[in-house]
Amino acid sequence: MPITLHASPLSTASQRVALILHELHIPFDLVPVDMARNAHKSAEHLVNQPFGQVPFLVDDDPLTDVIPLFVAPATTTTATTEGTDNATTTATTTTEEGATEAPTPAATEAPAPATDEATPGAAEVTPAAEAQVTPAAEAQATPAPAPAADPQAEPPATPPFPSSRPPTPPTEPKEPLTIYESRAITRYLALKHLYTTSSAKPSSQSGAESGAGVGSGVRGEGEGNGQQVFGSRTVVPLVPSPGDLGKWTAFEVASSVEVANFEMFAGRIGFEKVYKPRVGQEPDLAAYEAAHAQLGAKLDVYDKILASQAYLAGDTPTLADLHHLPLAARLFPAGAGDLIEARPNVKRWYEALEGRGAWRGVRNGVQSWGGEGEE
Ligand SMILES: N[C@@H](CCC(=O)N[C@@H](CS)C(=O)NCC(=O)O)C(=O)O
Repeated sequence: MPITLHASPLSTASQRVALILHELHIPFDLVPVDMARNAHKSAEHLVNQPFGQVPFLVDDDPLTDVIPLFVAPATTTTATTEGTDNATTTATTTTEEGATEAPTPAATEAPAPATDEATPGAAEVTPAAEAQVTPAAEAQATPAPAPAADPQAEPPATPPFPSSRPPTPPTEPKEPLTIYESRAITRYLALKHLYTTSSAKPSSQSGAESGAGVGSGVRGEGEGNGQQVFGSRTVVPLVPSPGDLGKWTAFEVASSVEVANFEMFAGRIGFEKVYKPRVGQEPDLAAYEAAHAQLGAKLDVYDKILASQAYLAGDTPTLADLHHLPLAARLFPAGAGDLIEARPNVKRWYEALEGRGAWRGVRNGVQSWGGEGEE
């Protein structure tokens, strides 16, 4: 299988990655790392995870082409320039489908491209500006060529987001890609999935917003915008479109909340009351109590956030929610389930995550998975 996860079956960081592999319906081989024998500190392991931790992931079929992330937003953008006789020049017009239409004649008369930036909304209008705005750009690293002399010339089309182009076939054999840090791995997987399963024409809803589609009964059938149908289950993308900066930022906030306000406290609780007893060590009860109190205060805030939205980044689940699951589930055997049970919105949120089929495939320990089961 192209994906290999080097992990320890009951480690929460390993479960975090395996959970997302299941969510996205990506089969994988597990290479168990024997932490009891300190295999995670071996020279061989450190080459791939220099901090001596699990997990790391190897993708033998990586997405290696460069994809423009920020392309024309699907709204009309008007850049105005001053200092010209007619004062106003429309720079770029974008249709609802997100395809950029030709600039107005005034814009095409501009003498030279002003920028190779790919930020159409910003529309970098130079002072000289009879508003040469590159037609919302394909984010080329190389300088843009001089425009065609013919003012009627068609500008290059801007693809809708996600890119309408399939990934360009590599010209050389791909090198396997090795990734460590569980959240970096999941983000790579979700974005790769989004790009490689998106159809040419985005629906009116985008990314994680589009919700569950209608099951077609066809395994792995592409539904566009990151959706795929496996039996009765629809895979949803778990990240918003990076082209939608507002939704992407909400997702970033939620992702940071998990790392800054949850992980360290929930991790301490699980470490003291689950991990230490498992390896024959005495828990530090003072540390446990302190973490319990601190996490309680943080989850009070979660409860307020989740009073007005179903998930941390909005109304659909994203990686930011799912990243909580392994450590949140561990609160129960650690005797701290009250932290979740006592807060109604946190409880509803947790139960929605915990009830997902993907978690059933991971909660008792990570194993190799061929893509079967879990509808
Ligand atoms: N930030 C890392 C944390 C990984 C981590 O802490 N893994 C634990 C197991 S859950 C580990 O390898 N611990 C051994 C050690 O730190 O020496 C990630 O998310 O991948």
